[in-house]
Order: sequence, then structure tokens, then C-alpha cells
Amino acid sequence: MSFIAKPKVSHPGLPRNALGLTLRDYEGGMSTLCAGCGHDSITAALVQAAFELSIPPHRMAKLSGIGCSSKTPAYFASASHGFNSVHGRMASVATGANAANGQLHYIGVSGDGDTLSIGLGQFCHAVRRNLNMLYVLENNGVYGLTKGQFSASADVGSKAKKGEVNQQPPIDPCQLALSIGCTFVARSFSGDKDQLVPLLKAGLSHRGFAMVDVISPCVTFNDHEGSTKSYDFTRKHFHAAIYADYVPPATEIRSRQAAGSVREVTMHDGSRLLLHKVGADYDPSDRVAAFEYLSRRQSEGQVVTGLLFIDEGKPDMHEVQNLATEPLNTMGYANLNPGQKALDAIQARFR
Ligand SMILES: Cc1ncc(C[n+]2csc(CCOP(=O)(O)OP(=O)(O)O)c2C)c(N)n1
Ligand code: SF4
Repeated sequence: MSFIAKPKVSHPGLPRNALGLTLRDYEGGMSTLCAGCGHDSITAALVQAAFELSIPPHRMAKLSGIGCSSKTPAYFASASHGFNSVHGRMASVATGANAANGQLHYIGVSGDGDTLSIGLGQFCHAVRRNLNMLYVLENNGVYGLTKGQFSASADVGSKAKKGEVNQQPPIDPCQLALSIGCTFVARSFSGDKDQLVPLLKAGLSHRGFAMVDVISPCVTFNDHEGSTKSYDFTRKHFHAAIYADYVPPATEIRSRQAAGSVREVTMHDGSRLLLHKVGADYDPSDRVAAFEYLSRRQSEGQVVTGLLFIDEGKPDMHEVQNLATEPLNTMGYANLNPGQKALDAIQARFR
């Protein structure tokens, strides 16, 4: 963890985007996550994506729930709007904000616990409404912030820090999103910036709900059983005057792979992840085929990455509900409150 304030200086030669801003203008506060946490790589990719799209930072709204992942909006786009909500409730806060002002770029950052357990209903309804937002699911298979319990995305047979083996089948967010009508479904890996940045850019540009599931390793829960230097052993055998925790720095896992290939990535805890990047012949406009493809690859032990499905023809929440395109905060009091006569006229229609 670091509590050092991020220096504001930047090199005059840094590349500038169409707005004349540098990458630094899209950064946020210093991360307090564990060194090597996949979530930090996703933050860097979000910074890159917003910079490359030349989104004015004040036109962005970042939303999250609770968890290590949900802390990350503090680490990018300091000049944008932000709301850190309650665990699992980000989607409904995003829905309300979006209804009030549909002209911002909404970026929701969530964890697999936040989305697939406590927030599952909220997630499903935001998808169902085709809320115009980028929803980034930072998926590490555990509850990082509450110290490594299995989450609903943990695979059968995966071992927790304390050795227990998960027996509950996982929920695959991509298959779930596909099955409930999501109009943009993608998956990536935090270490594959080459793939992740374009997917985030596409998600930010999509009109409707864009879900990007990003496999993001949690480096803290990789200490092995039996070690006398493990966190567990140390906690059991030493008497601490204060409760403190130390997380050894780990290195970020990076991976580059060609379209259509399968690549094995070794995680910090020694487990293997088989990433299958969709090939050029893959058709992301066929929902049924995408579902079948994902299920088949999953049964082969592979995690498919890339743009899995896109439907640009479906109206978003604003169009379906016929909501005002003008943000409520610019409408003026007379429009927001047209007075008793107008209210009486509306009520008369229902008598
Ligand atoms: C209503 C409520 N229930 C439970 C918690 C405890 N809690 C905080 S974060 C968290 C899980 C976070 O896991 P995840 O969403 O996967 O994010 P990660 O920390 O792994 O990034 C839990 C259970 C809480 N803060 N609020
Ligand atoms: S506990 Fe895990 S998820 Fe949380 S910051 Fe550390 S490495 Fe990341």
C-alpha cells in the first residue's frame, strides 16, 4: 500500500489527444491496492481508453459498490463525477443517475462478489433495461476486500487460501449477460492491455449496456499452506500488538496473444488459466452461436476472451422509457415543476 500523493508534474512532451489533454489528465489518486493486483492494470487500461477516445473527464461518471475493485474509480479520472455506493447496489444508482442525465459516459466498476452475489438482481435489471453504460466486472474469483472467500465466479475445485475446495458451480457473467439480452458482452484479461483497451473503448462507445468481464488476479491470496512465512502461520503464531497486514509486492501478470489462439497463463498461486481469444472468423452478432461457443469452450476448460456479442439495434433505457434527453439539472425550475394546473391536467387523464 502506498499513501504517497501522486505528483502533479508531467513531461511537456507527453502525447496529447484531440482535447489537448495528456494521459495524466485521466489519472486519479495513488492506488492503495496490493502491488501487482490485476485491478490496477484495468485502471490503467481505462485511463488509456478514455484518453484515446478524448472523453472530457467532466463528462464521465464513475460508479461502484464495495470491494477492492469498487475502490478503483478513485484511481482514474479525478476530474470526473464519482459515486461509491453500497455493496451490490451500483447498478441501481447508475440507473437513477442515467435517468437524470443521459448525456454522460457512465462507467461502473464492480467485483465478481459485488455483481454475481449481492448485486445479481441489480445487474440483471440494468442489463434488461439496456442502460447506457460501460460495466466493468473485475473478476478475481474471490472476495478480495474481505480476505479471500469464494465468490460466485469461483470454479469447482479451486482452492481457497485456507485450503478448502470450492464445490459450488460458478456463474459465468458472460453467459448470464447473453441469456438476459445484454447488447454488448466481452471478456478480457487484465494482463492483456492490447485486447482490453480496444474492448473498453468499444464498450464506452456502445449505446446500451456494455459488459466487460475482466479476469483480474488477486495476488494476496497466493501464499501456500505449510509455509511458516505465510500470513496464516504468522497470524496464528505471533501475538500482534496492533492488527496490521503486509502484502508482499507481486508483479503484474501480462499476456499477449494472437486472435484465435489459446494461451496458458500461470497465476500467482500457480494455477493455470487457459485463455482462448476469439478468432477473426467469429461472428459476434449471433447470440445463440455465442452462447453455444462459450459453453463448449468452457467445458473444454478454456476461458474465451474478446468481443463475444454485440447488438447495436436495440433501444437503450432512455429511448424505451421516452426519457428527457436534456439533463434534469439544466431544465430549469419551471420545466421541472410546471405547477398545479399541469398536475391537475395529468391527473384528470387517469380519472
Ligand atoms: C451489504 C454488505 N454486505 C457485505 C459487505 C462486506 N463486503 C465488503 S466487500 C465484499 C466483497 C468484495 O468482493 P468483490 O466484489 O469480488 O470485490 P474484490 O474485493 O474481490 O475486488 C463484501 C462481502 C458489505 N460491505 N456490505
Ligand atoms: S486483496 Fe486481492 S483484490 Fe484486493 S487489492 Fe489485494 S490483490 Fe487486489
